[in-house]
Amino acid sequence: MMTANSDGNYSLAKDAREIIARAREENITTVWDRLRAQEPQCGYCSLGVSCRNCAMGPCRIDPFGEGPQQGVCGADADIIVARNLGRTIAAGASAHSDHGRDILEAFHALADGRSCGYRITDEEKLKALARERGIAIDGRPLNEVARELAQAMFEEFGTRKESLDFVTRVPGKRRELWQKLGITPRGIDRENVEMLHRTTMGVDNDYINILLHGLRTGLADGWGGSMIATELSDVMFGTPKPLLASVNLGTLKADHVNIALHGHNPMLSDVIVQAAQDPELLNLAKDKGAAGINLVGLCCTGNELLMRRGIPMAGNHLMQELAIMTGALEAMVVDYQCIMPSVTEIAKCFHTQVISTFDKAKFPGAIHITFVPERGLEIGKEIVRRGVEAFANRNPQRVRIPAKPVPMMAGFSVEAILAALGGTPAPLIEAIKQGTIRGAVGVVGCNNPKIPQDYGHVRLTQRLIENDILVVVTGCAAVANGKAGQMVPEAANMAGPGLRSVCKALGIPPVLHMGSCVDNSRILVLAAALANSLGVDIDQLPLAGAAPEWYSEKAVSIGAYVVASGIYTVLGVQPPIFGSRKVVELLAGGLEDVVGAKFAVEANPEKVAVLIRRHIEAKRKALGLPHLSPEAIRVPAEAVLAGEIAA
Ligand code: SF4
Ligand code: MSK
Repeated sequence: MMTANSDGNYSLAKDAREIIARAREENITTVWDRLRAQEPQCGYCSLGVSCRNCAMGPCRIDPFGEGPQQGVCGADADIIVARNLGRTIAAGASAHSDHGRDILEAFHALADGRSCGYRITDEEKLKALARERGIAIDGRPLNEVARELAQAMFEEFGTRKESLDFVTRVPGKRRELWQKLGITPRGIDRENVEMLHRTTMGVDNDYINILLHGLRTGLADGWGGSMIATELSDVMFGTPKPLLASVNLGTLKADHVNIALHGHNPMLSDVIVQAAQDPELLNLAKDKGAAGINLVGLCCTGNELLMRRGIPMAGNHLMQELAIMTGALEAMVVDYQCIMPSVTEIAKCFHTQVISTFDKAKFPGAIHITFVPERGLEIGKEIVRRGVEAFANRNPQRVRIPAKPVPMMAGFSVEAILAALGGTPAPLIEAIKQGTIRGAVGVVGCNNPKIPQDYGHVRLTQRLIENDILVVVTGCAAVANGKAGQMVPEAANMAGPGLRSVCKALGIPPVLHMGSCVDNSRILVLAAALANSLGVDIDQLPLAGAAPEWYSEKAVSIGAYVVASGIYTVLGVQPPIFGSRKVVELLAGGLEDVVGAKFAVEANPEKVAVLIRRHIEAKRKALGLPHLSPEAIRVPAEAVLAGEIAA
């Protein structure tokens, strides 16, 4: 298998490799160097058996059974691993949900007439969300409906409820199952706080009980915080529709002011898009000698802008340092999440200004401009002005823009997918029934320098689509597939005959961009819609999930809610749980008997494709659909011959 961290093997992408070479030439330290400097990484932490939850510790369990098998308090490996995992889920769920709350506050400000630069863009979605909650809409002004909806959504965070409102979207059988297991998510903040409580010393010492609450905490993210973020972003900024844009560092323009928007929250970046069209700022850019202002995205803020505004995407997670090293970036505007602290250090080697914008996410070395929705557009203009003024400091001799941009289609919200299908999921269900499409897989998540950048995403996706499996992507996985040219309608030619025929008939790529990390909630909605149309539970569908290159705590929360929703999920990077045999056996085995789905861990995308294809065919068999036997699904000979997998 292609291994990480051998020289020249850091990334699949040409643009990344060229700038990494520059970093070598100029002695600039990157994420890959820092990983190497950390190796060997702590074995106890890698196995999840170290604990610092109280001042009697820190403690660690000897994985070889020769040293201590209990912490000072008496916690064994099972308790410690489960507690650590539970806290990781809570951190990830909190990140998504706090993002959701920020969007909700901006929406509330909009409803109150207190915001600047925002409007209700998708009235139909607003009304549909209101209707879903029994909020009257007839004859009422939209802002009044919006205010009532905002109040109802605030209730989702803290107030004690039996169940979150969006749970009504879940198939009945699954709701009953969650009820029986006691994992129906009640309040978003509540589940997170309860997880921190349970995992403090002397509370929940039953690893199964902790892990069940981990699922509940994840569900409060997927069907709560993330779903609120997605739905309200659609209301304010528009529900995505398919559009053609471009991706990679080639989206930077040598003769323009280049401003990168990085992070996750669209509420600032959306007004920056408006600000960058301001005639006064465009004139200022011309006065400074630039041909115009070029906005590009990074990570999920980039995905939000890409799918709604067609703003080009400079790259995914591991491109953030490299974007600065092109020497062509005037400003990197950051909101929060996935922004490496190293960017300010690297920016010192160039003329790039890093501008932080949220008071909860400050970066020493950055210029901080506090963003508030009440002054959104005004602040957006101030930020763009700084970027324009920095153009004068650019050294043209230092500009190195590698590669040409690659076209990429984005904007496949659930609404857009259903519209492409003629308004109902029926044609997709029919194609699955007939076997034209074998099933569907969500390939999601980050980059991680432990895996050659994009390799896990791209190779897995190739193997799935060539075997007639529709792939939906979000987050950095989406960007990886875009860079690889797999997200244009012409990429249908890379798919197997069944999927190819469907894509060609609809004019869509075989890999559909469904959005940012919080938009994994769209995948939940689509899965629920398919299950509801068929009258089955989600776990009966030929679906799977994969996070081939995950790094973030948020990805662990996503994994928890995807599995708890009934979807088999394969992780490409080993989570720190292998210090407890019982925890591993539960998550990768017994959980299937509990929620109808489980995790697997496999780094090699060739093997992941085999695991997923066998899973999908098994689900097809159980539904009485035409299916292949497990023996018929093997690692392709060329992958074995290429030495990418042990024979
Ligand atoms: Fe050690 Fe227990 Fe304290 Fe953890 S909670 S640090 S295992 S004493
Ligand atoms: S940006 S969470 S690195 S997908 Fe959403 Fe990418 Fe993972 Fe951040």
